[in-house]
Amino acid sequence: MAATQAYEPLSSESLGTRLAGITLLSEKVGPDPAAWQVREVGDGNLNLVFIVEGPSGAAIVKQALPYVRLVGDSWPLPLYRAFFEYHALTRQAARDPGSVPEVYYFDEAQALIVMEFLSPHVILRRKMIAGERVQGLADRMGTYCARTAFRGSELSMKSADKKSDVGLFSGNVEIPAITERLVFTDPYFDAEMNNHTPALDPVVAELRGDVALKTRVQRMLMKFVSNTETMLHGDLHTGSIMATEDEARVIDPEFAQYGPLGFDIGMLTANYLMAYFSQPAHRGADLADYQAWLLETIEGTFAAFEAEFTRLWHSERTGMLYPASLFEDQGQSSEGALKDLLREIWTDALTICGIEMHRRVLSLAHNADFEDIADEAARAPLEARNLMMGRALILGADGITDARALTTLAQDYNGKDVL
Ligand code: SR1
Ligand code: MG
Repeated sequence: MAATQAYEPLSSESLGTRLAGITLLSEKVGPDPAAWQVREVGDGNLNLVFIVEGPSGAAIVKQALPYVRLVGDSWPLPLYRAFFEYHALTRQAARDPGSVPEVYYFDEAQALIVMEFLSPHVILRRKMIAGERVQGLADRMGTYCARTAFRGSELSMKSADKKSDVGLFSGNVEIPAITERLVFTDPYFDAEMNNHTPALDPVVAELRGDVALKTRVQRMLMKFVSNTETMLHGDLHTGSIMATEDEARVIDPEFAQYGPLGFDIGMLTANYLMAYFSQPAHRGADLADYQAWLLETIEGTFAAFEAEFTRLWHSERTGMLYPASLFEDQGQSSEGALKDLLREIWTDALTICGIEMHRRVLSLAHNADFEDIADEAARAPLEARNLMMGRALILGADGITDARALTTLAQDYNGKDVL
């Protein structure tokens, strides 16, 4: 496809003809597009996603649409998000090799990325709803969050490179604006696109009437938009992870921007907690065991994050921040500085976690963990526990000492009748 050709959305029917000239795609799938089988499988909120299979193999073609797929063309959205996704994927691949799908080809005008087809991977959220475990998940995701956070910051990067990258990603305006609105703002008032399970009304009124809560959330929003500590994935929920029984890969970084070091791990933890709180509606006899695994996963993710971040602090602190010239070279330890920074990442992560727990129940774009519970009478009390724990995290992040205290809090809320 000529790079200058005007943007046009692909269809399963047109894809073979239109993409036949992409050498890397033909090499992966097979030279004759007439032999390709193409299926559109996008089940996310924004894009077209095609699986292209042929005699030699398979590939994914992801193409941005000029509007929010979930809502329709009444909500236009720039195609340039594919550009930021492509650049984020290349950076994540460098910072944590093997963590993301390999990119074969990018066409900016067509807003499309041709990339590795992950198989037999499935979306992690689906595995969690089905009660399936992923061996090594906590280590993998904690390590991913630590590597991308550390290596995308001026703890590691040269300042000129990092600042130039902040400049590049600051062009991603409308996509972070979705987060600013749907995650940080809409849940806390009666916004047009919101929806929630009606039985939650009393809890929702309590949250929206809580000025201290809204103040904390707005403070975190200010940090989110003005703090460029590192390059974030920006949308690291369990729908952005594909897993097998013993491997996990991270996809879909189109919400990438520079932001607080604790953002990604905080959002991920929220999605683990929502998997946890929704389990009573999905499991039978294995409920307690599976919920225990989810809490172990949360604790293990933070442990792996801290271990890897600490390792990188000692081995790759090559940026201008906390230089050895101020600490080790003076015969002084930087352990206290590391501990303080990890503490700030932790409290930011817990605050973001609480906010994400609210938005997936109150705003647009709910999670299947709860949405798949068709019986509202069963769903509402589980969502209510999740909402109230979210508030406890936002208001009480400073007082939660460690990951065990976090999972103990989750167990407490899991036993509460909130409604
Ligand atoms: C209108 S987009 C809604 C949500 O889908 C994406 O995956 C992000 O999570 C966004 O907030
Ligand atoms: Mg996505």
